[in-house]
Amino acid sequence: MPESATPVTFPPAFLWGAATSAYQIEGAVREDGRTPSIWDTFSHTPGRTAGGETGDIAVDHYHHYREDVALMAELGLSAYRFSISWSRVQPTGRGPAVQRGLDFYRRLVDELLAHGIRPAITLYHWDLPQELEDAGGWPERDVAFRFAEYARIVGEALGDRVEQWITLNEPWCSAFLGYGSGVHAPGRTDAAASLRAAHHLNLAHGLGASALRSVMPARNSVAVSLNSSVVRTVSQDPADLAAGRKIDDLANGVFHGPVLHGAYPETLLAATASVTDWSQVRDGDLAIINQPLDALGLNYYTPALVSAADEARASGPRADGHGASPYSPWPGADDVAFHHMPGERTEMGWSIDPSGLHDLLMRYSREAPGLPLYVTENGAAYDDKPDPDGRVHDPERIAYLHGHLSAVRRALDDGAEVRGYYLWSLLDNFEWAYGYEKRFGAVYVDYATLARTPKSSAHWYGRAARTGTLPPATA
Ligand code: PNW
Repeated sequence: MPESATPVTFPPAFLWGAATSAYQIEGAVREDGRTPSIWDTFSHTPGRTAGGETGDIAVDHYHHYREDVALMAELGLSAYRFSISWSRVQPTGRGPAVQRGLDFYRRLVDELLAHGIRPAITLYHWDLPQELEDAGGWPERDVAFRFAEYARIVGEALGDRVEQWITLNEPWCSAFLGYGSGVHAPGRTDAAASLRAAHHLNLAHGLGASALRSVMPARNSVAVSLNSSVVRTVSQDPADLAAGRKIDDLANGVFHGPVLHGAYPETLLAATASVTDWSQVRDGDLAIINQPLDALGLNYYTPALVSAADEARASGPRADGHGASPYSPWPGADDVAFHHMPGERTEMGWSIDPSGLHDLLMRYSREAPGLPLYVTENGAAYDDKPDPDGRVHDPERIAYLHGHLSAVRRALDDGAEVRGYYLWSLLDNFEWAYGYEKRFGAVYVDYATLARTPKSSAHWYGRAARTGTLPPATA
């Protein structure tokens, strides 16, 4: 059936957004009182990022934000998700706010509102103030309380004008790539510490959500964005199903267990007993973490395919898409193998499977009935290059977006309360350990001149946003 036969149309109130994060786009790392975060330290440490690249300049959004907001407005986007650099607001991670740092975000929010674009703020997108890491980082309980203080400061400053709040972005990456496999900042490789970090991130979410609510109008929405994985198994063999259960607990249950249900899964506690005694969980913590949420953010790129460990693991390269560390980001799961899926992949090596996004949305409709869901990130990296005429054609990204937005539409049809979609990312940017080589943007950035050029996918997505209907993937 030709795809044009059935127009894929979304509800009028559906939010069509794009997402970014502070360290990946802002640059201006030493301006207006900002101090280093763990990502400044990490990216300036030889051997940690591709080509030694850093976010020192990134796409200089700090100075180009007006142009970037104008671009979003021209495209017709209705929402923009960005994150706040903690060390711009609290350079030591503690104490009073630096107003010059907050002023940047006040200007940005004003600019968005003036263009009719709804801001969504992520408080923490991985850039912990270095001083807090020096005091032990996320494996230390105190950091959760520091986060609550920071949340209160930002909530007080912007809560009157920003309705959508996200405490943490992908705490899985912070805990397990940051402290387990070490491919993300701060680059530590300590399985027990990674599980302490996970709990303290959960606690930070709970304390931060309370702090936000105590200073903001009740109409505002507080959420967390999880990179929940869709975990598939190579067979229905009991050993493979057990492997799938383990990875599902370590990817998803470790966060949604306490956040949505007030408890860590028993199977997670059992599977990680040789790594940690879970004494990091103190009386009362689970009640703090298990706050009623106003919405849940889900970031989706690709599913995981696992089996019980076999020769595939011994001989093959890592297939979990999490970089080239000899240390695993999956504590207690040495008996699990990750497999590549057949079919097409993006430039990240991540398989393209829109059905995973549908399944993820349906799964969380069951985990949290009635809770509004947002796709807070979805997108693809491709090796985009301008044509001689200066235009950038990225039909693969259009196909990716068409496939995944169609999957969102199917989830809506199946009863999921999906309220919006944020494309990752608005702009090409600093892709963490991969540096600038992986381009996720709908807008191309020439890193030599910082000139911005909307790719054909940006025009395609803008048309979808303006009309509420997906243009054909071939547009
Ligand atoms: C997410 N993994 O990161 C982040 O929220 C973004 O900042 C990032 O640019 C985007 O996805 C694309 O990578 C991830 O190893 C980083 O599975 C790594 C993984 C997943 C997500």
